[in-house]
Amino acid sequence: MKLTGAQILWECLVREGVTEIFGYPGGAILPAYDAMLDYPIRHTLVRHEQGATHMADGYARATGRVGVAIATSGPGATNMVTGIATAMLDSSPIVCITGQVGSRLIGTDAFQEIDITGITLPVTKHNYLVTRAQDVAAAVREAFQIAQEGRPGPVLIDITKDAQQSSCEFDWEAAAPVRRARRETPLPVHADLTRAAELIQNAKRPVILAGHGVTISGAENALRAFAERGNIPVAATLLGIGGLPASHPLNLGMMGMHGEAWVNIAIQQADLLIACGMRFDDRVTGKLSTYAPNARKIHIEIDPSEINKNVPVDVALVGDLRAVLDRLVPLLVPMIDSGDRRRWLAEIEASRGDSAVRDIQSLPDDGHLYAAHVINDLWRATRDHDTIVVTDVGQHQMWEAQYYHHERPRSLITSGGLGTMGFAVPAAIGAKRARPEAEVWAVVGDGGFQMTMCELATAVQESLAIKVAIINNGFLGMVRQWQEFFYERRYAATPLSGPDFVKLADAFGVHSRAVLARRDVLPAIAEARAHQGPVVIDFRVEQEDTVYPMVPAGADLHAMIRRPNPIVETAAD
Ligand SMILES: Cc1cc2nc3c(=O)[nH]c(=O)nc-3n(C[C@H](O)[C@H](O)[C@H](O)COP(=O)(O)OP(=O)(O)OC[C@H]3O[C@@H](n4cnc5c(N)ncnc54)[C@H](O)[C@@H]3O)c2cc1C
Ligand SMILES: Cc1ncc(C[n+]2csc(CCOP(=O)(O)OP(=O)(O)O)c2C)c(N)n1
Ligand SMILES: [Mg+2]
Repeated sequence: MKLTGAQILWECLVREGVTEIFGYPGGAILPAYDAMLDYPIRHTLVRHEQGATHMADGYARATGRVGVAIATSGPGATNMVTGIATAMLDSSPIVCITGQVGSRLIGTDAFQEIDITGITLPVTKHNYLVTRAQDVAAAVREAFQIAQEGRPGPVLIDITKDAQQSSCEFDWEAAAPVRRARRETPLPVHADLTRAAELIQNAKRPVILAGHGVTISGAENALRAFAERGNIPVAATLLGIGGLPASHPLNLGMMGMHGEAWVNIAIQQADLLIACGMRFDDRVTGKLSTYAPNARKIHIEIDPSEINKNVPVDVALVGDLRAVLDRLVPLLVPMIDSGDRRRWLAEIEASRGDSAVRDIQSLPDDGHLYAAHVINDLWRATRDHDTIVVTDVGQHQMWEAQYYHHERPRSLITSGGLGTMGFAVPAAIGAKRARPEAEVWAVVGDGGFQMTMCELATAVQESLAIKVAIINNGFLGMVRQWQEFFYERRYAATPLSGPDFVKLADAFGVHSRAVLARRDVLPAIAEARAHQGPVVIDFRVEQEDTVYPMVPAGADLHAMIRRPNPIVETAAD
C-alpha cells in the first residue's frame, strides 16, 4: 500500500491505539494536519503548544497510556520544550510530533527552522529527525515502545515537510522495532531478595517509602500486601500519593520538605528504609549526609542509574516494582503480632498527635479564608466520587498534598520534578479527555493560572467540563514564603495582581464565582459540580499564609520549621 509520510504517521498512530491528540497547526506540519482528517483521531486545538504537551502529559498520567501532542516547526516546537521537560522529570510517557522544514533547507536558517532534536536531546528519552517518508513508520513504532518501556518518558519525532509529502510503500510489520527488541525487564537474583527479606524481618523501625513507581508499575495492591504483611508504615513522595489509600491505617502521609512532621521524624529514626519506585529527590531527603542516619536501605527501582545516585543503599532490587514485590512478599513472615512493630507504630502515632494540635484545621473560624480549609472542603465534597485533582505549583500544591486525602492512584496529577507553573489547567484538560466520566478539578495559584489560562478557551471549544479552583492569595505565594523565612520578608517581585477572574471567566464563556468566606466554600463547590460545563471559582484566601512544616532546602530532614504552637497566623491581624 503506497501512502504519503503524513498518512503513514496517522496510520501508525491509529494502530498504536491513539484516539486523542493535542496540538496546534502551522506550515511545516500542514501536510500531516491535512491527512489527519481521514483518520479516526480526535484533535484538540490548544491555545499554546506548551498546553498541548501538558494535556498529553495529563492524559498519560490519568491513564498510563501514551499521550500525544503535535506542533509545527520553530516556535511551535520550542513552545513544547517546557512540557517535554516536565514529562521527563516525572517519568511520564508522551510522544511529541513536530513538523520540520524541508530536508534540503535544513541548516540554512530557513523560515521557522530550529534544531528541535538538538534542543530537546537532554529532556527526551529519545528523539528522531525523520527526513524520508519510508522512515516514518519505524520511528513512530519505536517511539511508542521507548516512551512506555522500563522507566517511561517523553519521545520527540521531528518530521520534515518533504517526508510528510512524499510517498512510499507502507509496511507495518517491516517497521516493527528490531534495533531495540523489547528487552525483558530484569529481575533481582534470589540471593538479593532473601537478603532484603532478612533485613525487613529483623528491622525494629522500618518505613516504606512509596514513590511514583508504585502507580507507574500498577503495584498498589502489591504495596498494600507488603505493608500489611510486614506491618510497616508507609510514607509517600508527592508523586507517590494515592499509591496506598490515605485512610489505610499504615499510611503516614507525605515525606520531605513539606511532608508531615511525624513522617520526617519517623524516617530519621528508622532502622530500615525500603524505597519503592522513588528516586530520593532532594525535596525528599534534605541534607544527604544526615538523612536517615541509622537506617539500612533497600531500593526497589527499575532504572539502574537511580541506584546509589543520591543515597547509598545496602540492597538494590532492580526491576519492575510489582514484579519484585510479588517475589519479595511471599518470603516475609507475617509481622502483624510483632511487639517491635507495634511499639514503632505507637511511637509514630504519638508524634502525629503532637502535630495535630498545630494543624490549621484546629484554628477556630476567625472569619479568614485559609487555603487549607478550601482544599479540605473540596476533599469532603468530592471524596466519594471518581475525582482527579490536578495541581499547579506553589503553596496551593503543598496544601493539596496535605489536606486532600487521596484514596486511589492517578487521582492526583502534579508536576513534581520540574515544578512547572502553568501545568494544572492544560493537564486537567488532558485528564478530562482521558477520563471523561471522572470529575476533574484543577487546583491552581493565581500566578500559575495566569500562565496558561488561555486554555480555558480550549475547554470551552471542546466542551470539557473541568472545574478550576484558583487559590488566589495575591502573591507568588511559595516564593513569598521563602522570602519571609530566608530573605527578611523583602518581597521582591512576589506581590501579584490579576484580572477579575470572574469577569475573565465570563469572557471565555465559563461559569464562575468568587468566594471570600468559609461558609461559601461548600455551596460554591456544589454549584460547580452541578454545572454541566467548565467552571472557575476564585477563592480569595489569606494573602500571607504559610505552608508548614518546612525543611529549609539542604537542611537536616528533622530540622523543620513548624507551625507555631499555639497557632498564631501572621496574616490574621
Ligand atoms: C514546590 C514543590 C515542593 C515539593 N515538595 C515535596 C515534598 O515535600 N515531598 C516530596 O516527596 N516531594 C516534593 N516535591 C516533589 C519532588 O520534587 C519530586 O518530584 C518527588 O519527590 C519525586 O517523587 P518520586 O521519586 O516518587 O517520583 P519520580 O521522580 O517520578 O521517580 C519515580 C521513580 O520510580 C522509578 N520507577 C518508574 N517506574 C517504575 C517501575 N515500574 N518499577 C520500579 N520503579 C519504577 C523511576 O525510575 C524513578 O526513579 C515538591 C515539588 C514542588 C514543585
Ligand atoms: C514556570 C515557573 N516559573 C517560576 C517558578 C518558581 N515558582 C515556584 S512556586 C512560585 C509561586 C507560585 O505562585 P502561585 O501560582 O500564585 O501559587 P501560590 O504559591 O501562591 O499558591 C514560583 C514563582 C516555577 N515553579 N515555574
Ligand atoms: Mg498565589
